[in-house]
Amino acid sequence: MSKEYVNSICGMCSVRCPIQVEVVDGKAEYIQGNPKAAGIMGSLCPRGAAGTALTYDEERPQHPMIREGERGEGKWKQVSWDEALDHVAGKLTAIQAKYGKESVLLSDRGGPFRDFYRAFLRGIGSPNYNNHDSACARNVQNSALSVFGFGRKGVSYDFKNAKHVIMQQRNIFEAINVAEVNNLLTGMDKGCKLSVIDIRANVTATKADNFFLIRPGTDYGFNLAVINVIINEKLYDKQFVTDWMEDFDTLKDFVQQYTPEWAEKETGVSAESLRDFARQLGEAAPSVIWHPGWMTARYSDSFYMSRTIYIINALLGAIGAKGGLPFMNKPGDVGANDLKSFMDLYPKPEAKRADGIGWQEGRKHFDAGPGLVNLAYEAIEKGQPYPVKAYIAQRHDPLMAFPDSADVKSMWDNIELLVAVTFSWSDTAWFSDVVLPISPYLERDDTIMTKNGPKPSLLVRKRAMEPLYDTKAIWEIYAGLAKRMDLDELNYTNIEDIWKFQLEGTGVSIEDFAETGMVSLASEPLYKPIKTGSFKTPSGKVQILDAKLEEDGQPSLKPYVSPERPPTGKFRITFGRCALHTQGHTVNNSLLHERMGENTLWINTQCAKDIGIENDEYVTVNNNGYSGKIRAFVTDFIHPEAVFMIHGFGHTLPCESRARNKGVADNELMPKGIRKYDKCGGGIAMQEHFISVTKS
Ligand SMILES: Nc1nc2c(c(=O)[nH]1)N[C@H]1C(S)=C(S)[C@@H](COP(=O)(O)OP(=O)(O)OC[C@H]3O[C@@H](n4cnc5c(=O)[nH]c(N)nc54)[C@H](O)[C@@H]3O)O[C@H]1N2
Ligand SMILES: Nc1nc2c(c(=O)[nH]1)N[C@H]1C(S)=C(S)[C@@H](COP(=O)(O)OP(=O)(O)OC[C@H]3O[C@@H](n4cnc5c(=O)[nH]c(N)nc54)[C@H](O)[C@@H]3O)O[C@H]1N2
Ligand code: SF4
Ligand SMILES: [Mo]
Repeated sequence: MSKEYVNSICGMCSVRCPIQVEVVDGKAEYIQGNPKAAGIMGSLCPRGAAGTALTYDEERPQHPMIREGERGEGKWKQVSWDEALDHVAGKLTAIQAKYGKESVLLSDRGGPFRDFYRAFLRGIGSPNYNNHDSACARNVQNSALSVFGFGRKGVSYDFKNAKHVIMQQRNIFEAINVAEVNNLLTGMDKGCKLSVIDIRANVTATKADNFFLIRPGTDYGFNLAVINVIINEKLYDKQFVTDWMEDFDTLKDFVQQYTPEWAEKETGVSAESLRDFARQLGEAAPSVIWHPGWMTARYSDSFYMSRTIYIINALLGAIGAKGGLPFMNKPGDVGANDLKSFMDLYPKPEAKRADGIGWQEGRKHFDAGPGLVNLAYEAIEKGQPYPVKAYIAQRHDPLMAFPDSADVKSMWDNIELLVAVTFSWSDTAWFSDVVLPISPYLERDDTIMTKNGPKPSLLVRKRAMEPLYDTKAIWEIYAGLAKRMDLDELNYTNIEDIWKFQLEGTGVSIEDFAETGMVSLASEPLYKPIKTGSFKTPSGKVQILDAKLEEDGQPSLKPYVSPERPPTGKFRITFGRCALHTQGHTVNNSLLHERMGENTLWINTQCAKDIGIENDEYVTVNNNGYSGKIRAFVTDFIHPEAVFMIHGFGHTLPCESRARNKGVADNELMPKGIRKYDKCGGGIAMQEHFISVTKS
């Protein structure tokens, strides 16, 4: 028996924790967190531990496939990689020749492994790169830009040293980032307080010092009242405000109407407890972290909710503070060189973006990077500003990640080539024309990634075992396409040469990763002091008034609008994550399925009684023609206006025997929801739908 340990990077969610894989006779048998990684200390979340079940899953795509029947019919021709790549490269070339280079769209799930295939997209001359984020954190990103001039990752969270952490619409103990969870628990051991503002008592709430059960969709109002108290009771950091904040008086005037008594009527949280809460924040300042939220594609004012959170953090002096939100360090900040980029090999394509970001009226204030993919779909549908005819969904399942799959499909009618690059089946892969199956992360090498943070580092994912099926690494697929489309610069045949290219000029070699899988670029964590240039706004300060936003016709300080109450007999649909699954792509994982095979519907006890529903009984949820059966979880600990379910269930694909017909797909209960996006933050407003619940 041979046994070895391979250091790698988890691929079960987008957090990418460093891991150590135990490999016995060439087979990955057991995974634990990398014991050498700060914040991880050997620990993993349940999904990370279930990575072996993904690898050994026979129900994942095992070889390249080209569609034979109608889209979504499930008739496939198994082909060789040569045939598949010839087919895709040939079609891309023909489509570009007919409709222009910009007629190709690629969307992905973001993250640190994009450089190589984004270089491919640039190389073939298309500006149309998008990611998933209008269904996730775009509102947070754009609000950080609006207040600080840098994006949401321009600050980190110093949980270990915090004195008060606030989680609003953010369920840190179930929507997991292992290092963050460990760091927060360490901070709480040292006396850090935790406050949770949520529409239900999630696991994080069960560990909180303060829990505010808020009326769904009223968070912006709550936060305006907190600002009111912080300012009127002078709980803010005077020095910070004097030195680093613009337009303080305008903010002060604006929030006068939003008193705690006013907020009580809107949010259901008593004026007294809101005041007490604000005073607790004043006491803990500046070592406060009010998390700006993550999955904030929920309401038309989620952008403003995140914006007020950033403003509160600034008022408390927490930006740049120890125990608060320190400025993020990149390699350059600690005197090191970052990885060399493949994207720099090609000029930025000249054509304007199909989603209109950065140039169309009303869309100039948005962050251009990954744009807004929902608007790219609109371009496909209308053929405006130009035809988009080829679409590569790279690690992206838009048919589950966006509301109303039938509507999204209809937006794609004009697409002549739809390619899914994926390691598991998904609604999108099933609907596509070509499936290019990736080797799951235990079976593949990836490009080296940079991890910014107090101590920036480089990490590498190395395969722990050979692929079981006819699947490839991501770089191999795009190198194969590059070869066929005359992009010689990307025509690599082994990963070692790719690593060598990336590491050029860093002073690091691939051998340096041998022992731990990581290379730290600094010996000590660096707290960058706040200084001129810290904020990237025109004034160099935290800005309350955002000229760019206003030029696009949107207010900087938007008057609060009370969210609609559900019509009689209906509930606002709300959703979120659980510790046992990642989005929609683990519900067919045998180990995780065994632990949680279906989702449940959280419903308030009194409401359940009114409809005659018992705990654990199956009920029917319905909206606009889509209906499904789901088990009721009857509880006092959810707001009566809302029902809640875990996202990612309700699969229907015949190739997924475990997940099929189990639970309900929240996304199908939001008719034409993709068309309802936030003109300020760019996020989809997914929780502005009401559904009915009846006895089955
Ligand atoms: N209604 C509703 N919609 C939602 C949400 C919700 O709660 N409710 N959540 C939203 C959120 S927060 C997000 S982030 C999105 C997530 O939705 P997506 O961005 O689509 O992400 P995933 O479901 O994680 O992965 C998409 C596909 O990529 C494949 N995949 C995973 N890892 C890899 C990899 O390393 N390489 C390749 N090539 N493929 C991979 C998976 O098999 C899966 O089929 O959905 C959003 N949409
Ligand atoms: N285990 C696990 N961890 C994950 C993921 C996963 O799929 N599984 N996905 C990762 C990704 S892509 C993301 S984006 C993050 C998401 O991380 P989070 O945003 O923290 O996760 P969610 O569960 O979507 O939502 C957080 C909370 O918002 C609450 N909520 C809903 N509506 C309202 C409201 O109107 N007001 C308030 N105050 N609260 C409300 C929900 O009840 C839920 O408890 O998690 C990441 N981590
Ligand atoms: S949080 Fe869990 S699933 Fe995500 S990368 Fe870390 S161990 Fe893997
Ligand atoms: Mo997300």
